[in-house]
Amino acid sequence: MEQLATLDDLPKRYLGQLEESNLVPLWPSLRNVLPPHKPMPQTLATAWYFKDIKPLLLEAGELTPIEKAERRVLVLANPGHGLENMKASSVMYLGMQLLLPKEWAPSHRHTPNAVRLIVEGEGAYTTVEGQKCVMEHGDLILTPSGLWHEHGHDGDEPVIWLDVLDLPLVYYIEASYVQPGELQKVVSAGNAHFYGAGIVPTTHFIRENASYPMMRYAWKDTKKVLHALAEDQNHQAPIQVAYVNPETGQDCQNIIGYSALMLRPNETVQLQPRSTAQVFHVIDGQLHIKMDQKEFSLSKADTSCAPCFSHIDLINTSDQPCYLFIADEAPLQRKLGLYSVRERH
Ligand code: GTQ
Repeated sequence: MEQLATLDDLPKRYLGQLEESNLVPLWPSLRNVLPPHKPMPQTLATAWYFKDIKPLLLEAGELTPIEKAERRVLVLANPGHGLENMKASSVMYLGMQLLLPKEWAPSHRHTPNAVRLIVEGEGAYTTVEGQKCVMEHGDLILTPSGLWHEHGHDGDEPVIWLDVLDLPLVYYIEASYVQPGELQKVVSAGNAHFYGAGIVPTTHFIRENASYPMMRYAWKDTKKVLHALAEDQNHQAPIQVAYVNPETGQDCQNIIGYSALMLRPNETVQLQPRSTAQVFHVIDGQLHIKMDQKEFSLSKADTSCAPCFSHIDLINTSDQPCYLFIADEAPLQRKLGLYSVRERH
């Protein structure tokens, strides 16, 4: 491709006149906004280690009362985007949230979609539109756009979870805001048991929220399915399941996609380069992850992020299974007609 002229190739007088009329020449910036062959992501391959996060998060528990935080969260920020911008990628926000026994994070609803993946501790719950979802290690709990949610804690140890939100995207399009609410009345314990059995109450078809029929995906159920796939001789690796809306079979949320992947003992999975950034969180086990030129060794509760079109190797370095929670931007990109997968070479 032709090297294009730069701003320095233009007379100062001309540049001044352009600026006065709010005009900008395209050609000095053309290769930045339309780089050849693939995007030039700001997202850097990054890892965040739980052993670094946990003591700082517990200290936040001492330094800042929940009433003064509303949500007590340390954000996993990608330095490629500038830490203050609180982005893991251009679309994804990651935070580690701490709730101490008896604390309450009050009800609110906001335009960004959120999910929680429970990392540590027992006794906490999230109530979503009156559905009380208990939080156990590895569970995925949805709090979709516009739905009331609050977090409570009846147990006796600190509970920590990973928040994933599409906040950077929703903020970028100037659509991000929150509304405070009242304490919710708990009306049910969720619908997950219907779907596992393949049945729903006959009154179920008149419900209000068809878009989000299921809020809690219990890890004990997901893990069982992963192991069943691993034992199925006809199933080719990778062993990966998508979190879907059980009524439609589509992605469980509109913007970010979620899946769980199991690596057998000592197994390596080579992922094809894809047009979306990806987040990998270790639910349990040991993971060595290679992303283009970078490598990280991760253990339980560690999290990493890969930019789009990376060549990623997921390597289980132990003789125990390794379980990963994966988030990507595929639902958004598919809706926009921007999603693609390439061959590895
Ligand atoms: O728990 O509702 O990490 O509203 C950021 C914003 C968590 C939450 C975050 C939020 C929440």
